[in-house]
Amino acid sequence: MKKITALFLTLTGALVSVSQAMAAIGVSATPTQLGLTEAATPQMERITWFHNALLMWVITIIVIFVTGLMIWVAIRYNRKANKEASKTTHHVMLEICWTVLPIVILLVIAVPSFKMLYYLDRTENPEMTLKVTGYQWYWGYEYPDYDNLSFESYMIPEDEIDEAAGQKRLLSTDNQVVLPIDTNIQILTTSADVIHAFAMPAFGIKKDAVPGRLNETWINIKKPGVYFGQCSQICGIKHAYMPIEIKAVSKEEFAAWIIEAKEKFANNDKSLHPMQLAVLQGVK
Ligand SMILES: [Cu+2]
Repeated sequence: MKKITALFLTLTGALVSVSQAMAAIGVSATPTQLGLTEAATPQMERITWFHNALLMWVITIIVIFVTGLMIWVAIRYNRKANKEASKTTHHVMLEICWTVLPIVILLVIAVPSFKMLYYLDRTENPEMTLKVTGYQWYWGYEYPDYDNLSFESYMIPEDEIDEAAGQKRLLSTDNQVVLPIDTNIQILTTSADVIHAFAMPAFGIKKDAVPGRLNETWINIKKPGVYFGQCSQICGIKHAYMPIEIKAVSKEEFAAWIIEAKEKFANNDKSLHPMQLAVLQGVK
C-alpha cells in the first residue's frame, strides 16, 4: 500500500512539475489535462465557474438519478418479478413532475447563462482595439489606436521550432501579438476569404471571423504570459496550421513594444510571404 502511495505521489509530483514547466513557456492545453485551461481573464473565470460550479453538478446529479432509476426499473419491474403486468397508463402527478422539473432546471441554468452572454458580448468603454483578420492560412492583426500598426502572423514551421526558446510545435508564430494587461481590449474579427474562428482558451474567447462582417468581443487580461490558441473553424487544408500566439505584458512594456513594432513593421514589406505564394500557386 505504502509503495502504491509513494508511486502515486511521485507520479502526481512529476505531472505537477511538467505542468509548471509548461506554464513557464506558455499557456496551452497540456497532455493528460482534465478540465478547462486556467483562466487569464475575468471572462474565462466566469466561464470556468459556470462549467465547474453549475453545469457539472447538474449533469452529475441527472446522470446518477437516471442510472439509479433504470437499475431500479430493471430489477423491480422485470418479467420475473412481475408475473402479472401492470395496466397503469397515466399518472398525473408524475407527468406534472417530469414536465415542471426540467423547466426549473433549465431556468436555473438560463439565468446565469444569459447574464454571462451579455457580459462576454461587448465592453462599453474599450481602452484599445485589436482587429483580427483571418486568411487562408494565417492571421492579420491591426492596432487602429496606434497609427494602424499592422502585421501578419504565421506559424513557425516544425523544423524551425526552437524548444529551448520556449517555442511550441504547431502553436508558435513568427510575429507574436503583444497586448497590455489590465486593459479593456475590444477585439474585432473578420475574414478575407472563408470563415475562420479566433479562439484563445485561456481568455475565454472564440469568435467567428466571417468575410464581410465584423464580429466583436472583449478581454481584460489579468496575468502576463504567453498564450496559445488556434483557428477553430475548419477553413481548408491548412486549418491546423494557423495558430494564435498572444504575449500579455505590463502597460509599460506594451508602450515600449509599440515603438519597436511601428519601426519593425513601418514599411511592412508587401512582397508575398512563402505561404501566400503557395496559396496563389495552388497548394499541393
Ligand atoms: Cu482558419
